[in-house]
Amino acid sequence: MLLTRRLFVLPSTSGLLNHSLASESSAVVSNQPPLPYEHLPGDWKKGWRNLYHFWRKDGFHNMHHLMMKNYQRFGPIYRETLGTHDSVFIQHPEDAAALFQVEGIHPERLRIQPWYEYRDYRNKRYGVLLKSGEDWRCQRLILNREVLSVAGMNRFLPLLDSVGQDFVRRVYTQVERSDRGKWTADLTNELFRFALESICYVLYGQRLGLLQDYINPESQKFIDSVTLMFHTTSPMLYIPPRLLRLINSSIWTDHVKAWDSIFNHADRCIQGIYSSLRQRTNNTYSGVLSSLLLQDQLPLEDIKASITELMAGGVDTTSMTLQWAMYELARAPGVQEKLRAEVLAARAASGSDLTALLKRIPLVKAALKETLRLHPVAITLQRYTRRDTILHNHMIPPGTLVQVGLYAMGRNPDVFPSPEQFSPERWLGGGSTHFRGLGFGFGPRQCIGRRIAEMEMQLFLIHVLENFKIETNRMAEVGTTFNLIIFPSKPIQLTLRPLSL
Ligand code: HCD
Repeated sequence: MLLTRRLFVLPSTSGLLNHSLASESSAVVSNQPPLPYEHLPGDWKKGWRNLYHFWRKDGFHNMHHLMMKNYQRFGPIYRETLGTHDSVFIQHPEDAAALFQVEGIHPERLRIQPWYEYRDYRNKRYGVLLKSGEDWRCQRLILNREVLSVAGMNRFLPLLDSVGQDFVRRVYTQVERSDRGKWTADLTNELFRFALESICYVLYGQRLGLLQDYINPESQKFIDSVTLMFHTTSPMLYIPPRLLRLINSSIWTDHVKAWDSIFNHADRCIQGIYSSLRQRTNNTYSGVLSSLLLQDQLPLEDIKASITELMAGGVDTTSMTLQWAMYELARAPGVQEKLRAEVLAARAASGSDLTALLKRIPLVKAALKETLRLHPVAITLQRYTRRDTILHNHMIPPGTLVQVGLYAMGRNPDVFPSPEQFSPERWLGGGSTHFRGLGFGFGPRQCIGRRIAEMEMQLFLIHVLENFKIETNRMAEVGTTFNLIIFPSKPIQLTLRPLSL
């Protein structure tokens, strides 16, 4: 962690860096006329050579570390070309704020080419994740009402709560089996199952039963396929998938296999709901899919595409974040106890009223923000500028791909004092949090699963903290590997010890 501090001590003799080192507020206001685009620091003239070096340094798994080195070399704004991608990288909250001001009404992220290629290859529709323009906006607004609005949220709170309770029950069973009064394990797969169970309950209104001993092999295959899909995507960020397809590379064929089983399993779940819809008798809420089908506002194939994206997007993302959260809570002295005290008080005051309960746990929410600061799922946020923009006193032309280095921002001591410390309180202390908590992105193109993820993770932590003490080996520091999203570089061993023993 000491390293992070050193990374940002920049040599004041470097002429290139002087203008960009000015105080943070100059990110938006400056008396100087902005510098032209061509003056941006960075290695942007050597795209293919960069790609080669990147590959030699195992850059595919170290994107986030290389990015931090680049910030150290070039300062808070630089331009980089890797293969065919030409982007400007920023990391100050004020610059991020300026970028989101010019994203327009149809904001777009960087295109993950292999995801489009697969759908074209198999003749499948794009869901909201991959759509753009008006088509994206209309469908996104309809889906927002289901999964992002307060009304939508209240409908699935009790569902997520019961999955959290089942996880606790499962842990008690494992503790009993272990005969040692505690359960020590790499929880990766358990959390994958928890996350898939949660998202499927919300989408389909039905339980898959993944927190029991017998698991449907189809579901386990789905879980493994999502991970394989992420792993095979990262090399294709820079090597055109067309090329890999042409030479029949295993990266492409594995990628296709992974998506095939993702779509097959999702199709089966969707089909089950679709055919049972006519037999429905009562008016209780039975999930996002039924609700969309009954509204009949979107074409069936589009509903399927977006539901499949939500289902696949809901597995590795929340489970990894929860694993990091427990890892940090086990290591940071005293933090877990404070959170537990808050949870117990909130429970005593709200009983089974979940909405009231979630209003009384600011520290638990801050702990999740703090987890995403140190371990963001996405290493960058990306947008194309829609008009002339000044970023860090440089003129950026419309249509430029700008990436906010989220991982680097989270570990930058100018933005977060003592960044190596896991301190949820930094989010509540009255310091500026302006454009600092960007774990789910910002604006109309922010993460569509945000509310589901937040509720799912908050309820999970509540249940775990109420029942167990979380422990880990403090000495075993775990690094991070980039596989499209950020994964732990080695398995994390966690111990859950019942509080009542
Ligand atoms: C990966 O340089 C690194 O919620 C690239 C830039 C980039 C673009 C889009 C990001 C992606 C990164 C990480 C994974 C994200 C994705 C957008 C949605 C996706 C953040 C940062 C994710 C995990 C949902 C995936 C859904 C899918 C399984 C259908």
